[in-house]
Amino acid sequence: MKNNKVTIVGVPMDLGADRRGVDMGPSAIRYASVKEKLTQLGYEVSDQGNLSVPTPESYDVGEKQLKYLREITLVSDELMRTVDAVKQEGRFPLILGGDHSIAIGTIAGAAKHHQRMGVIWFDAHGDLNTGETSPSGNIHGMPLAVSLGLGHPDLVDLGGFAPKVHPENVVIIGARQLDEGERVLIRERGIKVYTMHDIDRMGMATVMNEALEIVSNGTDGVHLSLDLDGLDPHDAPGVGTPVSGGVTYRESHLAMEILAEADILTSAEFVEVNPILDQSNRTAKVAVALIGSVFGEKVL
Ligand code: 6HN
Ligand code: MN
Ligand code: MN
Ligand code: MN
Repeated sequence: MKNNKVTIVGVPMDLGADRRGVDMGPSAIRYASVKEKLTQLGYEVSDQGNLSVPTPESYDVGEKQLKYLREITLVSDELMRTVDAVKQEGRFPLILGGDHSIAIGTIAGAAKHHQRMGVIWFDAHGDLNTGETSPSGNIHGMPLAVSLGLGHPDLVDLGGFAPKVHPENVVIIGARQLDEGERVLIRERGIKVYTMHDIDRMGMATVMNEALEIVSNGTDGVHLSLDLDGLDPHDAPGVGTPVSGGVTYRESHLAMEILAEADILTSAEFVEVNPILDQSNRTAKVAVALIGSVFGEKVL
């Protein structure tokens, strides 16, 4: 990767999801030796530790359709400032989740540094719900909509600007479970989605080549938001919302390797690792292996 300086920030967030345990994701990924991996690859790595995140038990869940909105807004604001500062220092932000609601803050902070930023959303889900369309009220199902300017104003207007990204520069890869409101939004906004069906038919290499074109066309930065549930649960069982029929271990590595070759990423986050639901920290190890590939690790 062009930028040789990486700053790791953990966000032990689980207010955006129903199942507890993703708050341990950053620890699990660190335990799987993420810093060592990046150092071996020649990066200068600084680990800033974790942001502080309120414990759900200490707070009222609030509005049923936007659970823990207040607390999530505060953490998102803090994360936005942190990512902003890391980029200001000319370093590459590598954010470890935590549930996917953290993308609201990561993207807000990163987008401040670009005229136009592309986003690769690797996920079984679209994360395109709003308080109106959400079947769960969980904010981890909403961050991509928020980044596109749709949803509660406290989240959408974070940092005093909206939208953070434009639909023509966003691609979703690995989708296999979308809610009705998300389907409507995808059609209305013309968001490019590579479903598992598309990946099966076209192959991951072709999908990635097309995706690269979309996220880099007219942009001056690209963010990778990788939800481990994009992978098949056989390969990444430790996630809060597993969905069968996902991207394989090798396909996901190929996707990361193609991204490394293109060398277009300007920030990245790895989210939804839930060690409680895991076997021998397998999912965090997969996350670190993928981080290795996207930062340029090769067999030969
Ligand atoms: N994630 N679409 C479902 C919801 O509740 O909105 C699931 C969301 C999952 C979110 O995995 O990041
Ligand atoms: Mn929870
Ligand atoms: Mn997600
Ligand atoms: Mn997901």
